[in-house]
Amino acid sequence: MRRKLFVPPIPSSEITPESVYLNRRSFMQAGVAFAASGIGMGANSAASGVTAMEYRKASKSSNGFYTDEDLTPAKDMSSYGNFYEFGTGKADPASYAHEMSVDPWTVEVVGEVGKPGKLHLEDIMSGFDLEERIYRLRCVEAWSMVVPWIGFPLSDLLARFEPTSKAKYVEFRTLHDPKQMRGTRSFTSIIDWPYREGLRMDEAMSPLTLLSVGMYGNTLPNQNGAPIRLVVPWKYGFKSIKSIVQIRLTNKKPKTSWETLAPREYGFYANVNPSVDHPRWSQASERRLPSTLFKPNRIPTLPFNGYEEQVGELYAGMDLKKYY
Ligand SMILES: Nc1nc2c(c(=O)[nH]1)N[C@H]1C(S)=C(S)[C@@H](COP(=O)(O)O)O[C@H]1N2
Ligand SMILES: [Mo]
Repeated sequence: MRRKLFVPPIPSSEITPESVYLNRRSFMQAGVAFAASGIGMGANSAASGVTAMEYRKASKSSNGFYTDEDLTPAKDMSSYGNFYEFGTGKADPASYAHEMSVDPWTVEVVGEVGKPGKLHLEDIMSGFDLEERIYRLRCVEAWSMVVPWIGFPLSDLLARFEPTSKAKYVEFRTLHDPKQMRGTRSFTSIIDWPYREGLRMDEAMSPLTLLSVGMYGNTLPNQNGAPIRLVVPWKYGFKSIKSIVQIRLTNKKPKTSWETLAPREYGFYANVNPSVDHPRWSQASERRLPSTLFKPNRIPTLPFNGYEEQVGELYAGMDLKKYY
């Protein structure tokens, strides 16, 4: 069952550090109550006098957490996507992801951390300050969307487990259960399951890097990576791994699914880059969904998917043609 999720009605970019703490605390307390009672964000934002629309209008900011571009309608977002565990067709995730059970769910955090451990879904939902972020998502296949995610910075979660000085990379793994994931039972399946992704530690700690538990005001639909997935908006979509069960901090660069499968086509970094083409197609532009034959809605692709100001520094001095 999808649940309404509580998000604070004031964008974090618009409030001072002290008010962030106070507001978030009281919002979170309210949020837990709302989640438990099943009353959604609508009621809550009415109570605080700010509607979701006003919130979005007020949130033009250059910190990268918001954009005024048109949102991709929720139905387009959740009916077209990639989640190979359920098949390789764009509609397969929406058709079959309901066969995955997402509650109870645990995420274990292991490797180079002072305090390895597990978080249950309830700990995650009630233990982190949820916020809404409107991000562009750009698939390596040259389609893109604008999505209002709900989540919290990955750095908030990592801090709880106390990364050691040897933690140089973070590896993520998706649930792998062939009973629930028909795409992993198929003989034609090309990926060595579980689906794996990774980030360099500084990328993981970027304020833009989000662990998402919801979108469009609700918990995540299964096909979009319920109950918890990564969102790295300046990288091609395949880095934004879904339905995470394990996070491992390591001192070695992790072997990720797509890089392992086709290293010349999909790099570890996978930063959105209009000037480095995929060997089989151009990355200079993208189809912004919804996109049809008659209205393809093709727009130019921006370096780092438009987030260069926020993350360009992480790659200073790196040859982006070599480290694609
Ligand atoms: N576990 C897992 N995560 C995944 C994928 C996948 O096949 N399996 N596909 C990736 C790709 S290629 C994209 S573009 C995004 C799509 O996310 P969305 O369907 O929520 O838009 O999920 C990414 N995360
Ligand atoms: Mo993708």
